[in-house]
Amino acid sequence: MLRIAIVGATGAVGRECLALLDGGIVPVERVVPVGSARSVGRDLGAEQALSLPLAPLVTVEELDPRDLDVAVFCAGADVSSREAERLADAGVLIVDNSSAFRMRPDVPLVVPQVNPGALAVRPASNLVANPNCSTIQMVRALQPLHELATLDSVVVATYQAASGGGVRGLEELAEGSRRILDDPGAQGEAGGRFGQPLPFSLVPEIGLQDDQGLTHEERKLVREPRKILGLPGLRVSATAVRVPVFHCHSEAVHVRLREPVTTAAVEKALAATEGLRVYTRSDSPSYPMPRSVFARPEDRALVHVGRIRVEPEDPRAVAVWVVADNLWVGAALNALQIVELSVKNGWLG
Ligand code: 11C
Repeated sequence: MLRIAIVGATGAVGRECLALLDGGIVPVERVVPVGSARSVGRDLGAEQALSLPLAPLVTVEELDPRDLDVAVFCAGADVSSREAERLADAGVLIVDNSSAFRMRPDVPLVVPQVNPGALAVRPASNLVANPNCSTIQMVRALQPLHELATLDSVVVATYQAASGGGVRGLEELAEGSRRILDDPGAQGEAGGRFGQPLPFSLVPEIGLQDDQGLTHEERKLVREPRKILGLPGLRVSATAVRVPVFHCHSEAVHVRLREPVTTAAVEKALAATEGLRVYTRSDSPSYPMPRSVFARPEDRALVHVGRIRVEPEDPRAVAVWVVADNLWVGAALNALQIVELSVKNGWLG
């Protein structure tokens, strides 16, 4: 039985962590919700109708490492950089959802279905990083293709939901959409959670651009799969786009393999992979869509892959369409599956 803290418990990912713990994903003795000073006094158990052994909400500075086995950080890179190592150094296992530690060599970057071996032993740093949401769903679909015919390179375009921008991102999309429906000529203002107005539009810039023109989100899509898949030379070219969808990221992933394949072989390899739902041309529709994936909890827990095809002129070129709930598969569920695997491996709790 674990004593677990959820740092950022009032945010979009933190709330999903509490809901998944309530569903019994790992056995808990005590759950400590952690929020900003502004949130102290909130009763998240009542707000979310949870039946967890929930402690009162505290701030991160108030957390006592002696009372904890594990802390899941979902409050952004600033909070993680400032507070996670204090707890890790005192013996608490940190599962960090932010980009703060992902590329550190002493910190495993883990998708339990893809590189479970990274958790075979407890990391000496006491830090485990959860990859970026758009990375997780992509590598879940890439790994079976790599096992089938060896990845050579990847080109991906993402279609990322507003929930990636947290509770504020969801509110901005809802309010901005209502304003435009009331006044179709209204132009939103630059700024806000997405940098540019998102409703009824597209924003092809997620995070700041570097001096080579890649955004922060695109850099994560390039670097993180290399570490997770153990392929330091893998070439990934990414364009990350924010779309006016509330939940679930979608990705058009174009893969070049070392060996020729058939569509049937690709479908078979994907269908044999735990946690993937495959849509073939005989399904109607033959592809997943964000709104239908979000509709059912059992679908929110899976990575959905459709539009599976091998280029007619090039049997080494495969294209797939991948949809997953960024708050579950891409964040809260992956983080708690890291905890679950650590318990199963016998070194936590
Ligand atoms: C988004 N991928 O959709 C981001 C959110 O590095 O974990 C998650 C940011 C991260 O905006």
